[in-house]
Amino acid sequence: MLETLTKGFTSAREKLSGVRELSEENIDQSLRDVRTSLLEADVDLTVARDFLARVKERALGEKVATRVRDASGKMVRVTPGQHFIKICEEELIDLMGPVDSALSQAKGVTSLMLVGLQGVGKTTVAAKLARHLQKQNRRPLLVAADIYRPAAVLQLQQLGGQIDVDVFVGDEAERPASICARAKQRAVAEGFDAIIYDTAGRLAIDAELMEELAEITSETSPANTLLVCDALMGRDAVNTARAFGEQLAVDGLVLTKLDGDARGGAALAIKAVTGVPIKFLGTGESLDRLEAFRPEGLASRILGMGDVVGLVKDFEEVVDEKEAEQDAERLLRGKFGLDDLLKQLRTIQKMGPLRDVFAKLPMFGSIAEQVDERELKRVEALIQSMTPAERSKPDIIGKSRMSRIARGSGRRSKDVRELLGRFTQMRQMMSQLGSGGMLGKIPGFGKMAGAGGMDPTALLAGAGGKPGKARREASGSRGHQKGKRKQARKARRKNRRR
Ligand SMILES: Nc1nc2c(ncn2[C@@H]2O[C@H](COP(=O)(O)OP(=O)(O)OP(=O)(O)O)[C@@H](O)[C@H]2O)c(=O)[nH]1
Ligand SMILES: [Mg+2]
Repeated sequence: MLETLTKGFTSAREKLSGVRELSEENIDQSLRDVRTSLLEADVDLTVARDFLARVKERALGEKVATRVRDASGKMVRVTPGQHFIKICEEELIDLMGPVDSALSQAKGVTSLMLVGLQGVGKTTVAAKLARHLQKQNRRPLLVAADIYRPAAVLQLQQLGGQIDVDVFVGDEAERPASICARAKQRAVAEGFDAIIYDTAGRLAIDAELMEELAEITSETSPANTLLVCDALMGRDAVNTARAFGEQLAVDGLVLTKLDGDARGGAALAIKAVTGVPIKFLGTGESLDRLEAFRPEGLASRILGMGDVVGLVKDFEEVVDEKEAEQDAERLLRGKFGLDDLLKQLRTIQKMGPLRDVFAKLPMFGSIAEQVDERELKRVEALIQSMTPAERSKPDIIGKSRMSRIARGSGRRSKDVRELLGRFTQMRQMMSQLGSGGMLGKIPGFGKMAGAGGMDPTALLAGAGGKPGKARREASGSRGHQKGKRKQARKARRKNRRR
């Protein structure tokens, strides 16, 4: 997802690391990489040219403040490279935003019509949006207005069945506009507060399709008309959006299949060219892979800086807050075991493909590529062949237990040993995340941290076999330095003895 764009900005950032000030020469050099990646990502040419010109003008013209206050009020140094990236970030956000992904309502009912070319993902988006509304405690009705493709009605019924949403189906040979009008009547009569019309797609925009959509519009006056485009279309998505926009009042776009596209040029340019904002992103086939579009999040991801806000939102979707609090409490009491690890791994898996999760984390962006989904399954199998006692107290696992666990899961003792080693390592990693404030943002953990006014990292102290060490490492740099000083003293004493 978006790798092509990220590549250019990352190499621009690398070129500027260490330069003392921004000059026309080094800006041009960096922008050359950005230009290449914009073009490779299939960004509209005019949009790319304007973007580069604006960034250059600002980078040359703005006086760089070398010291600024950060969010916590501390003075920090800003390098010319960081300033350059900040300009890029602001310009990217400007290009894609502003966006209000809230859906319009009329008389308390959210009605929306999905339109677009064949196969772009309209029917999938219809079901995803129904799910999205359901999560907001709305009661949606899906309407099968595609009467042309033989399996279209069945497809919507199946998707509706998955999420327990009613699907309105017309009579044989009934016209789409009539189906939609009757569905609207039923929605009103039966107290549905959202209605989603899934229309037919065509290979190309033709007069017949436009007429049909106009007819549905005049029969039902949907509060939202959303055009669905597919990221794989690249620059063609922009042309399609322009053409639809000329004939239909389009309120917003849904850009699908972003997961299958490394380029992402459409995401960047579509608003600038057509004036229509992207409202949602589709990032996978399953029905929970829909994101409300946040230009800040996408800009940050494009720049290779991750999207922590988006990640926290994902967490909120899949984490049961109460359960998370209980977990945190167990952590506090030092009872974090492999069972908890297993649960956490499953939670992470619920958030979608691992590489997407990692792509939203700054620093981890580049390892997202290397994440191996199968590894998770292997870890699951290993933990599953442990006894409850072993899971809660991994310290008791000696040689013979190791080989039994290995046999049970079809792996080798070495794998068990590695897992246990990594488990210890993971606890350390979590403590580092905690000291960066990440854990505080995750539901459950934040509360714990607030309750006793304590550092969330302290939760991790004593979680394993060596509480003292864990506490030192968890409490951040000060404790760490203390530890180092102690080590140095020890070494000096040892030297003296020699
Ligand atoms: N990877 C990925 N696949 C998607 C996404 N959205 C939809 N698809 C897939 O794209 C294919 C077409 O999706 P549909 O929802 O049937 O598209 P449509 O626009 O309704 O198609 P027509 O009704 O034939 O015009 C299906 O196989 C979907 O699973 C997405 O965000 N990511
Ligand atoms: Mg369809």
